[in-house]
Amino acid sequence: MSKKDKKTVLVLATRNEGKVKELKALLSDLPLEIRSLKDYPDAPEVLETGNTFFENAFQKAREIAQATGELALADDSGLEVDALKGRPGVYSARYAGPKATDEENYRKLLEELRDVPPEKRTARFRCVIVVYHPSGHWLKTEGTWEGLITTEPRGEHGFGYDPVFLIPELGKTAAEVPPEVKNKLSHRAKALAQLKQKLPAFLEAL
Ligand code: ITT
Repeated sequence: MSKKDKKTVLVLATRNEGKVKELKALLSDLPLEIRSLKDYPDAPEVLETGNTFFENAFQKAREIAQATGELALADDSGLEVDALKGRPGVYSARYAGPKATDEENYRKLLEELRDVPPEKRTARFRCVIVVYHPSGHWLKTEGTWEGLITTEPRGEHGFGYDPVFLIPELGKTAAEVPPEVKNKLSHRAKALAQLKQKLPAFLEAL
């Protein structure tokens, strides 16, 4: 294979295995060699110090691109609950504490919403994706997914808050539908669909 034919490497700048699985499935049709941080055991742990999804995604993508010397993709995402004025938002991963499990996080959410009636349980997942090249060029896309917070967790698929996120048009939680269904509807799927449109011109211009 000549150098020209070599696939561009894309490193997924995330330590969340749920995200890695979804991102790999959603990117599988692109002519890229997808790697994860498991392929770079010495990559730095990036601290999330930003106040917005964009700041955090940018920071993660830039640090991993600079550390690996490859194109890097970071996803910063979270759940915004209207009855909680947009919380947990950028703090979704650490809602119940710095090392909280997914279950601890969604149990805390259900507890906080205990007295909130069904019509006021509106929420959305938000995802911001940044692709950063070691040359300093970068690209941003985003996606949202509207839903309702249930009163009980249901389903075994997915990760994070999926068991308590009801997809209104299906009457099922994001954890009750198989990955193929979530990967057509989700905030991450929408952000990646946009990315796929923009990526060819971005790569061409590098
Ligand atoms: P990285 O920073 O290493 O990517 P993280 O889990 O810390 O991993 P974020 O800071 O972006 O990532 O936090 C995202 C959190 O939002 C995640 O841990 C879930 O709790 C929630 N979340 C995001 N997307 C989700 C999805 O598709 N389904 C369920 N929960 C989701």
